[in-house]
Amino acid sequence: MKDEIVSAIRSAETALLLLHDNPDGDTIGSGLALYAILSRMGKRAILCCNDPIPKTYRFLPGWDQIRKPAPERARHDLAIFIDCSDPDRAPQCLESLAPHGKVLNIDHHGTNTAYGDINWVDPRAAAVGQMIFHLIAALDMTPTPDEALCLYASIVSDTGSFRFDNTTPEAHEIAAALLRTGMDAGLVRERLFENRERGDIRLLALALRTMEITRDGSIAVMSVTRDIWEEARAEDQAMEGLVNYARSIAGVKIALLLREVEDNKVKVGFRARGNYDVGALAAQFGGGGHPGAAGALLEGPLAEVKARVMEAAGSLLGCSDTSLVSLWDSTLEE
Ligand SMILES: [Mn+2]
Repeated sequence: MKDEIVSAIRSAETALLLLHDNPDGDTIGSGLALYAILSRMGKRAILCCNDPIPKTYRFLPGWDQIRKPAPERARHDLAIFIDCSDPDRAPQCLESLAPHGKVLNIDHHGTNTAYGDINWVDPRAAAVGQMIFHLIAALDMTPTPDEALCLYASIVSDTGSFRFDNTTPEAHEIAAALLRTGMDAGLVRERLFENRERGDIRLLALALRTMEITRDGSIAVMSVTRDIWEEARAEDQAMEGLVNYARSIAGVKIALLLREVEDNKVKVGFRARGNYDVGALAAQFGGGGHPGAAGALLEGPLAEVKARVMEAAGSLLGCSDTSLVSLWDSTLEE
């Protein structure tokens, strides 16, 4: 599959690179590295994303080149989807693809719908950044320190700093190769983990206060209501990683983060530990993702959505009592 990608890239003169909505470190880092490579190969590339780039990632070289999709004449030889399990999660601008143009789908989600003319989907890759690293080698090139920085940021993001189950020996090997380019790993650490907004911390405090857990301790849930969101005065990026506080509690197998995005619309983030597939769980509600991390958008009031999701999570775990108790409830530890 990679050979097909290599020849498609080599023969293209123009390319449209598409990042997924609510862009994360993987789609941004992978997209920027590929963008830089295409530019070095003398091709004209455009990077598009529907949503703004979170502040956290506004240090990656080239981030300010990422633009909102705009109508264009049909001139692109390639449309390259990066880290998109589904094309609906990316800008809809295929009208700017030339009639002979091809869609390349480069992704690592097991739930990828193989929507491309060429599909390169590797669910074993910890991050798409890892795949781009191989692609660069297949193009007989070596990453510059700036490109390495982008790929390293993508791998650090998608492996949760080399902590998640997708952290394979290969992920470490590629990270080592990237570090050897002389890139600044300290910058990634500082910008990703030591650069939090005050609103992020306010949201964390308020969200932790909502933590609920089942009596058997296997499911933990956090809820960000619209009131909480307003009180926190936070930006969207503050949500990132929040669910991991629920996931990190001893004994928790499934962690959920519910966010009331508007009236009767609740975004649910799912995280699992062990061999529970929350990707399948999210799919039951029209969402998707990885076995260990997934998301879905549900309709209904928060309490009702919570009840529906809890029932499904409970049946996945074989947990008979899915009633929730506040983490602050004094009877919990008795
Ligand atoms: Mn990814």
